[in-house]
Amino acid sequence: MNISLDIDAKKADLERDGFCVYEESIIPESLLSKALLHTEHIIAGVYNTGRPPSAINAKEGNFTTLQQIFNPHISDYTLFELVTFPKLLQLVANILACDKLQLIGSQLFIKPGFGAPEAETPWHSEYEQIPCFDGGSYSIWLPLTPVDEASGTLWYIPGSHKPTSGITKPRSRFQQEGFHQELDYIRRTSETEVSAIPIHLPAGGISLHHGLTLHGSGVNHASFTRFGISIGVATEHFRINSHIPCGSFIEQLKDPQIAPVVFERTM
Ligand SMILES: O=C(O)CCC(=O)C(=O)O
Repeated sequence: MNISLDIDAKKADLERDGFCVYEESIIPESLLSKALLHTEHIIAGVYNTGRPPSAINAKEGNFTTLQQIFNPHISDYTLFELVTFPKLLQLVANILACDKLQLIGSQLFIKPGFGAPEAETPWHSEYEQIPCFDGGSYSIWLPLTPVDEASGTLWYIPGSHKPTSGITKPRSRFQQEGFHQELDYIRRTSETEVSAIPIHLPAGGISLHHGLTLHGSGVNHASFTRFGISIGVATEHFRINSHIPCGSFIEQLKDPQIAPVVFERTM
């Protein structure tokens, strides 16, 4: 397909649904496998930059629960190379039609396989978790292993980014009984019909979502651990609502290792 037509289609999907999916892998296989290996290094406490991640709840040999590593790109040069891969940023900047991208955080989601029941990601949106964010930020989701329904992929609720969608917000992660149970609750209580779309991607493909889009992921039934990294980016239109407390996020945005400017369009 003509690349500019393809970009236009992704832009339209993002505007209408609150997310779009780029099904081709844009990360070289050598970088993907190195990133997987270096994720294991971080779990083992080996940080080649000398700086630990912002937070970590991952343990070697944990095959039962979802594990998360916050800002792994500050701890490891390979993870930094992955989240700042030029072809990836160029693609995202083209879809968002923006001139600048600043990294605002990254998060690894490691989901053990064989049906581990405590490895779901509850339904949420980024702005619900960081309520002071007020537009101009997006998340890139990049699986490091192939994903589909069986392997615990990410699901989206199309249209949920629109304030007037009539779609019920999910309850807090502590109130949610399970991924599918919460989806049933959202469906039962919404003023409109709610669909939910599982994303199919090869390792190194991406989805891109708006800060208000509802998303989450279920159990991984595959015989391998599913690795995905979420990369938060802010465009030049990024806004913070100064009336809402922002906690440590403001400090984080001032840290040049956590939040560097990673793309600037040259004329
Ligand atoms: O990988 C997952 O299960 C969750 C990812 C996520 O919440 C995100 O990319 O914002």
